[in-house]
Amino acid sequence: MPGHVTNEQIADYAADGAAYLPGLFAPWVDTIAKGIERNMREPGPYASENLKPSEQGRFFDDYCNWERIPEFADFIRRSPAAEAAAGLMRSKSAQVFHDHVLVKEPGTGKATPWHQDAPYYFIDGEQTVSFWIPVDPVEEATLRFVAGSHRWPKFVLPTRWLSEQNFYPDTDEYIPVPDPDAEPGRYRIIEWRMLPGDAVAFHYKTVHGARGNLTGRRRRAFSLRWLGDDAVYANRPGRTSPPFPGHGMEAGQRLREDWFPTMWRAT
Ligand SMILES: O=C(O)CCC(=O)C(=O)O
Repeated sequence: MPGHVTNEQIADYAADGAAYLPGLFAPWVDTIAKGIERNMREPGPYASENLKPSEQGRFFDDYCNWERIPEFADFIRRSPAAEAAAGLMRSKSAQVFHDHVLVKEPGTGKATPWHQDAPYYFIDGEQTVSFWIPVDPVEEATLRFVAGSHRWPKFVLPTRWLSEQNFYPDTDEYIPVPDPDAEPGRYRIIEWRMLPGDAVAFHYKTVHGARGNLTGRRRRAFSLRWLGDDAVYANRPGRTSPPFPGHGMEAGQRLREDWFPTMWRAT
């Protein structure tokens, strides 16, 4: 059985679609923080600023850069992340999907909208996990989850974070985006105050969001997405996010190893 996660964390992950992994990446905080700084200094083609001109602060995100950012490549290859991901997914392997940097500078009021990642991704399968790893202490601005939403029968409507437009045309296919803060008691929300190097692990179908960062401290986070044994390519009704142009994969295929390498395999 893969190491680095406890049976209790694996059970929480299966039941709630999210689990807290305190201290798992503490030795890697400086490496990740250097990678985030490099990513912000040298943004990639997908880098986004997620605020309207009238909004205060800065909410930067970028993804799919790990192969050109040595700190991220080192983390992905040598940290316990791949093995811990396999353990949580109850998978015999862990294949890297993509990295994602999300930075809310001090005084950024903008909330990260409630959403699932799965509808934006070209992935089918139940063995999926993302790690969200802050490199600053987070309290109010932590990531929040709707417990059990990874078992909902339909996807939640995917929307664009800045324009709030629908991502795909056929909105009837989806559950409307929930607003748990407007309906207290309807959903069970789970969230943790976190220290640098802690992680939360969550399923691609778990509904999640975050408040703004109204503190005087940065809120820098690194998300890393993994695929397990049953994950395959799926067609979506439009461009996915991330898009990975020219990937050449077809529905039902395993993701190509030259772009999405397996980083851990049970021996
Ligand atoms: O950092 C945030 O505010 C959102 C993170 C997120 O949605 C993710 O990592 O999937």
